[in-house]
Amino acid sequence: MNSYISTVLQEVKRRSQDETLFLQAVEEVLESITPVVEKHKEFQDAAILERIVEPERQIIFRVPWQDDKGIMHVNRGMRVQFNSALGPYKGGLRFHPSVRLDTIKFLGFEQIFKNSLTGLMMGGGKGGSDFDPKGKSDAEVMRFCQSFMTELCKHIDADTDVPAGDIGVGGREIGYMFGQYKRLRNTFHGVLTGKGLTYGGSLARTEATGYGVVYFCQEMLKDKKTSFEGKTVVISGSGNVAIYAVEKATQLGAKVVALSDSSGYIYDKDGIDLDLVKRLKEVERKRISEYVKERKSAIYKEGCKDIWTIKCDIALPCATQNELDGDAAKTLVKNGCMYVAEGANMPSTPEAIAVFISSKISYAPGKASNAGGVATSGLEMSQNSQRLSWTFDEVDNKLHQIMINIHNSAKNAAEEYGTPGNLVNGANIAGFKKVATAMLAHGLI
Ligand code: NDP
Ligand code: 2IT
Repeated sequence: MNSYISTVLQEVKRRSQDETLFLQAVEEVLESITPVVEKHKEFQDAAILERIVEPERQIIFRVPWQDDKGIMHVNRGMRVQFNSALGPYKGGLRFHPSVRLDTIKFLGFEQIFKNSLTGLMMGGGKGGSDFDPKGKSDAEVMRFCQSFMTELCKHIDADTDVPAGDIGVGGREIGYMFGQYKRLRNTFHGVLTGKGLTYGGSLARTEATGYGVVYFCQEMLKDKKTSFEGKTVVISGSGNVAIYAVEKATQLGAKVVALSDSSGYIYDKDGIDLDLVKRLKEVERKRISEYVKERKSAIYKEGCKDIWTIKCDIALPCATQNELDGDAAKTLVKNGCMYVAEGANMPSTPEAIAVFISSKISYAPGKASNAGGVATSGLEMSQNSQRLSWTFDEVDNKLHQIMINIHNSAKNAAEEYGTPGNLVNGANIAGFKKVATAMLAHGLI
């Protein structure tokens, strides 16, 4: 490894030794950008790497709330404002009991390069809480969201930092948080994205991440002179990203045969019944195991990891980080899987990525292939600034073009820097160069 990069990496490890997810994300990016750093001595002279691995600001706060029985609870809220070189901090909020500062730092770090790849003016940030929305009433979720926003509203603004959804944060939570922000600040502006359509949300934002992954994968397939038509697809998760990945892949002629949640997975040999999944997950907020009660062609298995043992042409991991390990990657490849495009953030472990790269299958890292969500958030911000709403097709066409552009940027950068076909290197290099160039222009800040 280049000595400048290894010095920076050692320092990050010393400072953040317990932050294993953050270190995993940093290590991958730093390794990938070695040839850029060697070519551009000015980045080292300006300490770009030392700065890019350190968040500009981290805000950690208490979130007290009361449940329906009157019992008081305290959760921890966080927002990491990582890098504003390209625009206001932008990135989702995650509500999940596993959330630690480490989680939010890894997601915020990835977001810097993802947002850069979209070509829109957005810096990188992320936030969230260890609050668990599962099993809570709407009133409990509302009280939590109001308490969370009571503190967060002091640190965000439409031109400063614009949060959105992520795991455990969808339209309902964004609505409650928007309402509380508006009430406390007496300002109606696009401070959050993923808003409802009646109060400034964008058409196609709900679909955007899932559609975007499939648009990206379509470009990978085109490179191999093929398409989704007739392919068998396995998709993990059954949340927002997974559902709309199923929708678009099915529209393009593929058969999606599996979905999961953290408890287990379903296999439906006849292809997933999307209307049923939408009702169970979006309306009734039930577990994916309920699917087999209403669908005779499907089976349910406990344990989500074994979803990767299902034979498929295309795998789209759309659940969570490190859900696909080295053994799962080997099984996928052995069973003939030729394409992996990540809808989740960092779902493949470093060992899994090494398997995909060495076996020369087409592999797209999340920061490239799941960028459609944040890109469409960027389009929502544009519409809010103009006080206009675009049609579904206008937004969808722009999203599609952005995904094609990201694919081309990653592919071209991989070629230019000597690792053709390696979209991990390509995405990291293309994302990094733009941020580093902007940071250089801004001086030592
Ligand atoms: P949702 O909350 O809508 O769905 C999350 C899904 O992942 C659920 O099926 C959930 O199952 C599963 N899941 C969550 N945690 C775990 C876990 N620890 N182990 C196994 N399964 C788990 O979230 P999204 O669909 O929005 O997000 C999914 C992924 O996509 C995340 O990595 C997110 O960061 C990423 N992403 C999301 C974007 C967006 O616009 N929403 C944009 C870009 C990336 P269960 O119900 O059992 O918890
Ligand atoms: O990981 C992600 O890119 C998101 N959760 C979406 C962020 C956003 O601001 O739309």
